[in-house]
Amino acid sequence: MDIISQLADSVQNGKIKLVKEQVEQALAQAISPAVILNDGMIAAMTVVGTKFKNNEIYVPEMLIAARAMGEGLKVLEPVLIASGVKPVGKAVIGTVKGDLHDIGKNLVRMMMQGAGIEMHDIGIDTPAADFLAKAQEVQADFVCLSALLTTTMAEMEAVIKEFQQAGVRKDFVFMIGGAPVTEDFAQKIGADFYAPDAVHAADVARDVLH
Ligand code: B1M
Repeated sequence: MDIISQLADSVQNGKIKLVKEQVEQALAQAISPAVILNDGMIAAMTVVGTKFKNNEIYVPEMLIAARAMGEGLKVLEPVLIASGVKPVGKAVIGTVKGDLHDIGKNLVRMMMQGAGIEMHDIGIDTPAADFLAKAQEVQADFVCLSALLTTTMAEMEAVIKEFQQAGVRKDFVFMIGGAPVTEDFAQKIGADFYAPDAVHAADVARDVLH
């Protein structure tokens, strides 16, 4: 098996140590960082996403694979930047004000990162103004909002209103999700997309950007 196939296999199986070593080996073999990213890691996360959708694997396995991808990316990132490989898009992600849940949000961040998107995670309990400031600072394509409580869902609308009031709502694509969130709710508050889970969130981002 060539090194890229080995790397893809290690990402899928969440073998963090092997992933880091194999990224280094691939670089030592002068394989382009874009090939390592696209054919090794992103391809592996696409397989992971498909298996999750087909109920062949569950959240823990997906989380383990996403973590391995994240660690591999840390090795690859400086080389990617130096070689001028651009991310396919940028996103700001956070859990809304009043809400401390971040496991699902982190998974969404990792799966979107796995789709080649530069992710800016602004954490939990995030006020609307912070989403606006970060989205403008990094010139994000997406603003991604997570909420796990019925009491904090309303904050999602407050974030969208913050962008409306600043006159920049149309400059960003809003995606929302979290256990109590629904498609109907997304439409009601004027979000662009709802994703039920991290795999769908990455799919939405890929569809919008390609
Ligand atoms: Co909390 N909690 N919690 N909690 N907690 C829930 C959410 C709850 C359903 C439990 C219950 O009562 N059955 C309930 C909410 C009830 C409601 O509002 N309807 C609840 C409550 C009430 C509370 C407190 C109020 C409890 C208290 O103090 N009395 C309190 C609130 C604190 C606060 O936020 N202000 C609280 C606190 C906590 C802990 C801190 C202890 C801990 C969070 C730790 C952490 O996140 N670091 C916690 C946990 C762990 C849970 C449960 C058990 C698990 C949540 C989780 O991580 N799921 C949860 C019950 C449950 O869901 N079974 C519960 C796994 C994760 C992978 O799934 O987060 O749904 P999830 O993310 C999914 C999708 O939702 C989606 O993709 C993810 C991955 O596929 N998704 C997105 C999420 N964000 C997305 C964004 C997108 C797209 C998709 O686009 C941008």
